Amino acid sequence: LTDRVRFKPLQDKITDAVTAAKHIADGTNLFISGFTAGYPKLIPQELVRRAESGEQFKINLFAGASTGDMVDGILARANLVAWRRPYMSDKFMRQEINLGKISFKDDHLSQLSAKVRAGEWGRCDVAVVEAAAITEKGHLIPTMSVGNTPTYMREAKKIIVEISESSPLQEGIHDIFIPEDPPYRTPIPLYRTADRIGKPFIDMNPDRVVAILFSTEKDHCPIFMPPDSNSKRIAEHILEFVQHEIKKDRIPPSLPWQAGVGDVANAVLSGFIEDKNFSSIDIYSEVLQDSVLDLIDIGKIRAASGSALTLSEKARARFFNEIYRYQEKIVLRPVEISNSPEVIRRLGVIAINTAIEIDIYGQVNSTHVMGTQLMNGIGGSGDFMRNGALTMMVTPSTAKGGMISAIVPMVSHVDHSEHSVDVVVTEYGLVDTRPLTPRQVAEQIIHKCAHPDFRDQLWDYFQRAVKERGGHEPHILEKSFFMHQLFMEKGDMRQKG
Ligand code: 0RQ
Repeated sequence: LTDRVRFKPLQDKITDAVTAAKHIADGTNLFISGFTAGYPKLIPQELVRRAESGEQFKINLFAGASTGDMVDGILARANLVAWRRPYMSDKFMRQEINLGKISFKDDHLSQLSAKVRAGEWGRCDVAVVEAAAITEKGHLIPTMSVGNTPTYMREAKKIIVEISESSPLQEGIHDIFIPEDPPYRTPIPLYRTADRIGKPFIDMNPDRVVAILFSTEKDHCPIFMPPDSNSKRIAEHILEFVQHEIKKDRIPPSLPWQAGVGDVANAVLSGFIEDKNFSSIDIYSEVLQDSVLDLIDIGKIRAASGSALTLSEKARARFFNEIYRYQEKIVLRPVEISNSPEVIRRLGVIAINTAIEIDIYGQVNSTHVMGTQLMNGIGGSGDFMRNGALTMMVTPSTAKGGMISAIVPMVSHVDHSEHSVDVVVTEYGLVDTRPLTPRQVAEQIIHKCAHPDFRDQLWDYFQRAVKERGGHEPHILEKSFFMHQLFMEKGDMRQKG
C-alpha cells in the first residue's frame, strides 16, 4: 500500500468500488484513462452491477481511444452508455452505434484534449483513471497508456484512481506535457523521437481525489497472428519502395515511422527484423505493438514513441520483467503529443495506415462499411496522413472472401482525401501518386493495386467516364457506386457476364 500510494494524505481515500462509484449517477460525463490498454476495470463492473440490480441510469463515456470488453463491451451490453467518444472497436458497441442507440462522434485523436480543455465536450464531472502508483507528492504514474488522461485529470471535478497491482511500477517511461491553448500557443519543443519534454508523472490535485481502489484486473491482451501472406506482400512493397526513395535521395534514411494498429503494421515492423538495410529505426507512432520489443531486442530501435503499449500476453510478461531495459528506448506520451500535426510534420514521419476502401483517384474510406455502417473510427489515421512526410494507405485488395473489392470507383465515405495520400498499396502492388495526374493515378491503381477479378470492371468504368464525361477526374455520377450496389443486391461486387 505505502509503495503504491506514497502520498500519505490520500491513503484514507482508499475504499471499495461500491462506495467509489456512488460519485457516478444518471447523466454523468465520465472521462476515463485508456488507449487500447490502461483503462479502469473496477468502476465499469460496479456500474454494470448497479444496472443489473435495477437502477436506471446512463453515462456519457469519454476515453482516449478504444478500450476493452471490460469497459466498452460490458457497459454497452448493460445499456449504460448514452454517448461515446472517440474511436472504439467493440463489436456490440459498434452495433448499438449503428442502430442509433448510442450516440457517437468521431474526432481526430490529436484534438480531443484541447477540445475538453476548451469546454467543447461539456462538464468534466468525473475522471476514472488507472495508475501504477501515486507518488510521494501526490502525482500519478500511469500504466500502459497515456491518451487523454493528463487533461481529463486536470479538468475533472472528481477523480477516482484504480491502482493496478498487476502492473509493475513503470516510473520513467511516460513523458507528460500538456501544450498551451490558443491564442497563446507556443511550439511543442519536441525535435527528435527520443526527446522527453515533460514530467514522468501526471500532475494531480489531491483535493479532487474522491476514491482510490486497488485492482488486480489485467488489460485484455490482443492476440497477434504471424503476418499472413497479404500483409507480408504489402510490407515487402513498402520496404522496397522506401529503400528505393532513400537510394534516389528523395527522403533521408532516418525518418521515423508510424504504423497503425493491426496485422499490416506488425508485418511492416517485422519486415525490419530481416531487412539489413534498416539498422537504426525511430518509431514515432500512436500505439506500439509486440514488434517494437522484438526490434529493441535485436538492437534496431533508436527510439520508439507512442501513446500506448499494446502487447500480447507473452510480450507483456517480457516487458514487465525487463522494464528497465525497454524504458531506455520507449516513451509514452499524451495522444495530443504522439499525434500532434506540428510534431509529425517537423519530424517528417513515414505514415502507414489501413483503409476499408480506396477509390481510383486515391480518396480513402477508413471508417464506414458500404458508406453507412461505422467500423471503429478515424483514430489517429487523419493526424498522421495529413501531416506525414510520406503517407501510405494500405489494404488487402479484397474483403469478405473476395466478394468485395477494396478498390472502388468512388469511395462511399471519405476520411482522407487524395491530397493526404501519397502512396496506395495492396498485396498486388504499390502506386506512388505524387508525380501523377488523377487520370494516371486511376490507371495505375486499377492495374497495379486492384484484384484481378475486379480490374476489367474498374477499367471499363474509368474508360467510359473519360469518354462520356471527361474532366480532371472523370466520373459517371449515376454509376459511381455500381459495385457497392451490386454487393448490396447480390452480396458480390463482381459483375457477372
Ligand atoms: O470485418 O471483422 O467482420 O471480419 O473490416 O478488417 O481486414 O481485419 O483489417 O483489423 O486492419 O481493420 C480499416 C477497419 C481495418 C482499421 C480497419 C472488414 C473486414 C473485417 C476489419 P470482420 P481487417 P483491420 C491508428 C490508425 C481506422 C483507424 C486507423 C481501422 C473488418 O484499420 O479501424 O487507421 N482503421 N487508426 O472484413 C466491407 C470493405 C472492408 C470490410 C475491411 N471494403 N468492405 N468490410 N472490411 N474492408 C490506430 C488507432 O487509431 C488506435
